Amino acid sequence: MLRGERRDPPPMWLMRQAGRYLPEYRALRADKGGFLDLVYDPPAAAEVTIQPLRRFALDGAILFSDILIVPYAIGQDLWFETGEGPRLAPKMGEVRLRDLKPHMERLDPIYETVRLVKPLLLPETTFLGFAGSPWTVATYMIAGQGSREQAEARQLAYDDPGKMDIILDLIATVTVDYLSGQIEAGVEAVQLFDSWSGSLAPAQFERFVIARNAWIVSELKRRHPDTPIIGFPKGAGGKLGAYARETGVDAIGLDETVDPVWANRELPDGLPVQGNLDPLALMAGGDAMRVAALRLLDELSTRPHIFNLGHGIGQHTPIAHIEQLVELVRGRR
Ligand code: 1CP
Repeated sequence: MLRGERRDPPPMWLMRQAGRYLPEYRALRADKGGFLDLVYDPPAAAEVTIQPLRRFALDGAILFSDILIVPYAIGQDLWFETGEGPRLAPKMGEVRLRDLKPHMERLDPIYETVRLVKPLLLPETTFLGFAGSPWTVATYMIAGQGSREQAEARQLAYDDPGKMDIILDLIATVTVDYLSGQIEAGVEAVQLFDSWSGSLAPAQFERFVIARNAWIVSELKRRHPDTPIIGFPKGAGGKLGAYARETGVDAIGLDETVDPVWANRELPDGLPVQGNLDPLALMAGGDAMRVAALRLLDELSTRPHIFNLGHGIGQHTPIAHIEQLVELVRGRR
């Protein structure tokens, strides 16, 4: 499918399919102590990876880890504040890169998770690895946490463009090694999450999003020519066409704000697209979800389509709605 053929019904998986909306996830996380304890316990992380597949007939499993493991390997401290989210220190605006001490061994347990998951999956289930794209990861490294409009990172890009380039290049280099490691351990496709690509001015989008993702794609293709790469430039809007043409990704993720009919016209013929049911339609369930899902299936019925959400599953999404969605998508012929 990621190689360009169409399937009816389309294959499906759901972003953030492993996570907080599942009681078995919350129980295991409480038992292990916290999110990072879970990620750094490969048998537990493997269990979390397959939890959604025990409940739902999904076609893809996504490795349970986080995009912020890369800054942690680069040498920032990483922790999660309960009820708030990730924290990274020191902030990149306040140190020189050479002051950080790299810990590449912090990536190793993630590869171990991949090796543990692999034999647990059915042969027809696609095992996806992932990483954050350089710009998105940089926004966290610079602000030290999630931020509104990524203001601190965008400011640094203007105040010290040389430093910004060095940060982005370093993340890109580590990301290629990290994704190669995941592939060598057993994932069959990888997704690049550029969750904050939507906050950039066009010239910066070109350099920070397109150029860096293109570099990662070409390096990965050199090492692993047969592994499909899904690019997900969330919020890219009108810049999606350029992203699709210039990065070399094998498939493109659409967020829920993108009109599939427009995307179908703008994107290169035959390029597989992934997406883009509004996670809030899934949360709402019922007719709202049915209508939206059927329309999406229809609108993308002429090109290779991987059914997914436009962004991650909301924490308060009822499990019954996911069951109904899977039945709806899989039952359609
Ligand atoms: O238990 C918890 O409280 C932790 C919640 C959680 C989970 C389940 C975090 C913290 N990360 C994850 C796993 C995760 N993160 C996965 C694998 C599981 C799956 O998809 O099923 C993936 C692919 C990610 C990717 C990720 N992490 C992104 C990109 C996708 C997106 O949502 O835009 C981003 C931006 C992050 C950073 C991050 N990690 C966690 C949180 C709460 C955040 C967002 C922080 C913020 O911006 O405030």
